[in-house]
Amino acid sequence: MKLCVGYKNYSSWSLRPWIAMKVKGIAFEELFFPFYHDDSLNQFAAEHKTPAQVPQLIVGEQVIWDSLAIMEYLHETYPDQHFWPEDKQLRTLARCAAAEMHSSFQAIRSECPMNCRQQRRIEVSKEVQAVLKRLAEIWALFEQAPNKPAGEFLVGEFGAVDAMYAPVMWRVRNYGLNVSPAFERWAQAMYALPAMQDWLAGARTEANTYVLEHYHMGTLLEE
Ligand SMILES: N[C@@H](CCC(=O)N[C@@H](CS)C(=O)NCC(=O)O)C(=O)O
Repeated sequence: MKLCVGYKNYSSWSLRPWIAMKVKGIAFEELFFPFYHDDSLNQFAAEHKTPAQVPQLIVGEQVIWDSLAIMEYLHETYPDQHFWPEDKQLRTLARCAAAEMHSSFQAIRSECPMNCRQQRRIEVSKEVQAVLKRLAEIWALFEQAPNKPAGEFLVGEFGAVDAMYAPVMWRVRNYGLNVSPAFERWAQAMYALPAMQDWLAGARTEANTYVLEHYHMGTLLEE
């Protein structure tokens, strides 16, 4: 199995299945596509009739594109890994939150692009404020969810919904934003994952080769 990913520092969509598979101990080979620096992703997409976007998961002859479709494939293929929780009500909530992450939150995406290796500060717009308020609301929904097992992640044990929100941990942390105490506890658990530290190490090693200035919003505090 091969996972097509982009830059570790910037590619928020790549991070989602990558961290999900790493945390669950699913072995895969990584294929790197530096899509702002060469044409390899366009060539791959033309060959496989897929969008010129990462992530994509190659399983034998089949290529699965889009982060959410990859999560569903992993859930079906590795049922013992609990990518989605067993309780139906909690699973539905997790799927709603993952779908919302997939389709919304435009303001924080564009104004606070993922940039794992730098602490930066921006002027927080009212649109980003609204996103932060919505995140706090989502975290409260999970906190109050009936049948939520104990654990530091959204549905107790780490799962697909945590992976879908993984980049928001970097955005909130690295732009010094505030969501809620429940979000902060989750963010610390996400940051402490050995797999997340491996991702960060990868992002740091790219610093000399791949710098995308248009992802560097606001003022640099610390690298
Ligand atoms: N809906 C897609 C979004 C994927 C996406 O936008 N990926 C970005 C990288 S984070 C990309 O491949 N961009 C290619 C480009 O801009 O040329 C998913 O969930 O996987």
